[in-house]
Amino acid sequence: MSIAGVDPSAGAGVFADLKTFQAVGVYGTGIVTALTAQNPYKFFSTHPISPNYIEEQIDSVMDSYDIKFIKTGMLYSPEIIKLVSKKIKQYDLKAVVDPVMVATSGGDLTKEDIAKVMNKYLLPNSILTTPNISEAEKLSGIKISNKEDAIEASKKIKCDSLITGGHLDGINTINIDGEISIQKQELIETDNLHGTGCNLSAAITAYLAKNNDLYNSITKALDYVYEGIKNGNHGTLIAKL
Ligand code: PXL
Repeated sequence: MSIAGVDPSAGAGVFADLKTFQAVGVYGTGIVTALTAQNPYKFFSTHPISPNYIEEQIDSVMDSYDIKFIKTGMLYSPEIIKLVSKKIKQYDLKAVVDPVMVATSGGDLTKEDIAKVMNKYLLPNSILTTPNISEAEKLSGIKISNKEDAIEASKKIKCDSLITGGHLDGINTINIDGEISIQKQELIETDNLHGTGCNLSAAITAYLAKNNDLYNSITKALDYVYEGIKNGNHGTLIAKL
């Protein structure tokens, strides 16, 4: 299940997540936290959904599907973050949190500074978070300029993490139970990066649902997104299973 915003251009958000779930061979469901008006280059506006109605969507899907893994994307407000944390506990869900705050195109995906609220309510109840460098700085309070900083930041983050290296020479920092591994990827020259974070966390979640362990789910998802960026078609690939 994806709990995220709708990007009508479908490179990011719930629509992209569902395409990635499909590519990895997993049936996906999608809970909408907010509608947005945007395309890959320009963000126009946000129309949030009320927490009560988000809860109703979650309950109605859970009523007939036995869901174990979820990913979260745009959660927009402290109220929505608290609601999602409550539902994770209520349904005993394993959650991968993409702590999105700002869209690649520069649009605000959150009402206010939500790092504190995520640290307090969401991350302690989640199995993984996938911040980029600037999100990891906000979650950890550590300025990240190199690999050592990223490792330090990962130790401060309130659950296992993959700090993505698109803005750090392709150095991805994985911290699972305090064990660090570095996955370096070649950087690709492109302006077609809209939604890569969404597709990455969705692919990790889908690989988990297919019984891969956390580490293998992360490395397979990194390969999936890399191929998508290289070919300009993330979300439309058929993933390696
Ligand atoms: O990639 C972050 C993100 C998440 N969710 C929605 C988005 C974006 C980026 O544009 O639009 C709905």
